[in-house]
Amino acid sequence: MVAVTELGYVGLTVSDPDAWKKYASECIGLEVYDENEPDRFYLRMDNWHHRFVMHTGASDDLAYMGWRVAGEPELHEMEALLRENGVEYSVGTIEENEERRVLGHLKLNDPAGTPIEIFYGPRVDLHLPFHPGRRMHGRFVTNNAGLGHCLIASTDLAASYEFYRMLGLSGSIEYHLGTPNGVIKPIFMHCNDRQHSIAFGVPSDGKMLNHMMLEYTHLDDLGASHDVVRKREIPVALQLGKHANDKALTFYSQTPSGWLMELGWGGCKSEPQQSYHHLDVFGHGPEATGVGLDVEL
Ligand code: MBD
Ligand code: FE
Repeated sequence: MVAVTELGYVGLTVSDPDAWKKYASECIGLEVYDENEPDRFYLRMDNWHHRFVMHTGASDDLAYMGWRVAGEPELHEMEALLRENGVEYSVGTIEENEERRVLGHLKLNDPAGTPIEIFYGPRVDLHLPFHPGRRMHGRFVTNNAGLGHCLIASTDLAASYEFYRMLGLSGSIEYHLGTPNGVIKPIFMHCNDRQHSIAFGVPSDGKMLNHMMLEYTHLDDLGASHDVVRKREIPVALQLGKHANDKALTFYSQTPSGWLMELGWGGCKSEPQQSYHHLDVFGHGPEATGVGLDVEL
């Protein structure tokens, strides 16, 4: 069975590109990469041409998620699978493939209306080694684990679960969590070593994107980011803590777009069997409320 292999890239729409350039480089360590296109710039985190396309626009939300398959035959298999399941899609044109720096891709929507692209053959620029936006002790965890994870909105948990299962992801409910409005049961799914590449089931405030998670190879880089975020008094939704599911040490703070960035270190590999939790290992104490993650972890 064909399956996606990683969350390869994301497109984000941002209303304040200058704030984002500063934030991405100084608070996170990402490389700002500009090809002088008037409506967008890129963020790099490894040797790929880009991992983020930052489109100028009003929505301050996710524009699309790019899910990778191995190659052209797998993209054709994915097309057949989408047709079998009655999912509408379009095939990227030569111009659209060039725009994304991929050899081929399909465009479709998930059941909540979130734009999805399935692609193969990203442009990898080995002549342009990753140049972090600030001093770093290590690097970002990517390789076969993809760029990180997204927690996105779902309007129908069962429909979202079936859709991402169709794309080849596995997972389950991994928490029963208290919120001001009752217990929620979010679902976490993986397609490679990263414990989860996507999650859904946290109430949405209207945006498709609740948070993105990026992972450092070195604890000291997480600490440095935490220092910068604290020094700039950026709202922190959940303080440093260790998740019960992926075991990552993380904290959540607000991006210039309003949705949250979860920066982390030390995540464990995905497991074939499922389990669920009520609370995290330690920490993740709530701080800033009303910024999208009022949960008891
Ligand atoms: C996560 O990455 C996360 O965002 C939440 C809410 C719970 C466990 C792992
Ligand atoms: Fe997360």
